[in-house]
Amino acid sequence: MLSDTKISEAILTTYTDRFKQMLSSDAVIVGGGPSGLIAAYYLGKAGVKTTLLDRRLSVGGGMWGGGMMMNQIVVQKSVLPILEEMGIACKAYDAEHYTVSSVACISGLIFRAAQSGATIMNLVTMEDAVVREGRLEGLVINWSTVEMAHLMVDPLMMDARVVLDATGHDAALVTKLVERMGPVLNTPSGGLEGEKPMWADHGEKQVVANTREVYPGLYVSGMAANATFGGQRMGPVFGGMLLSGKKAAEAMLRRLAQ
Ligand code: 48F
Repeated sequence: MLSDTKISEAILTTYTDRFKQMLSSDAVIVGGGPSGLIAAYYLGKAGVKTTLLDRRLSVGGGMWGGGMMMNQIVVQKSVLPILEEMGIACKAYDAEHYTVSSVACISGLIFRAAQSGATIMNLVTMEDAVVREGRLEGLVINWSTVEMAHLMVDPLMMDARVVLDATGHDAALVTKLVERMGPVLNTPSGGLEGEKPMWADHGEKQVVANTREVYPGLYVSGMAANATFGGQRMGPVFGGMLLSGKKAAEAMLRRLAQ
């Protein structure tokens, strides 16, 4: 017979066990949009102790709604091998442009990331950075509901050997770091260069080129990379996001191996 109390106990025990494990992660990804999820998938698959945090209830970031709420997205030919690896079907529109259901694509990325061994923590917000001797060493975190309700509740802290800011247009972690430390980034100004206007073809290439370490221990991917290093917007074309997440995971894996 099912026990109401056992159900509560099982949830409490398994969640707090995972939470305790996550407090010391090798890799932490802040933001569960397409670039963060792909990074989590490749890090988890490589056997790295990986945690992905997202402030929202539904992980997935800005992919669900396609373009202007029409739930289709476009990807370019170069990312077909990644989609195939994820088991996500797409359709040729012409020789370069392929269409994918945004719902099928993002739910596929979430499923693959979760299955890779990475721990996904939704409803958890990155509130601040932990910096020691010129290096990002961890994060300050809180329940998203605390943030949303503006409650005066102190956060908790977690360690990470490497961290990825995959928070999209806000580049929330990079922004917080600059707010705390001043112009310490390895960008031309030392601060955020800011996102430039829409130009899909350029933005897609820049988002991959801009995916790299921006401060010791801190990497950027996806729109956070273009906001940090000054790349164009690109709208509902997502190949660059997938390639950026993969490149971020590869760079973080190299650092963890050192
Ligand atoms: O914005 P988002 O989807 O990031 P992305 O991987 O992809 C960008 C595209 O969706 C789109 C685009 C493509 O052409 O332009 O915008 O760069 O997902 C970012 C995720 O980060 C979470 C947020 O809830 C979202 O799911 N996030 C943002 N700030 C925080 C956070 C925070 N402080 N703590 C935890 N999660």
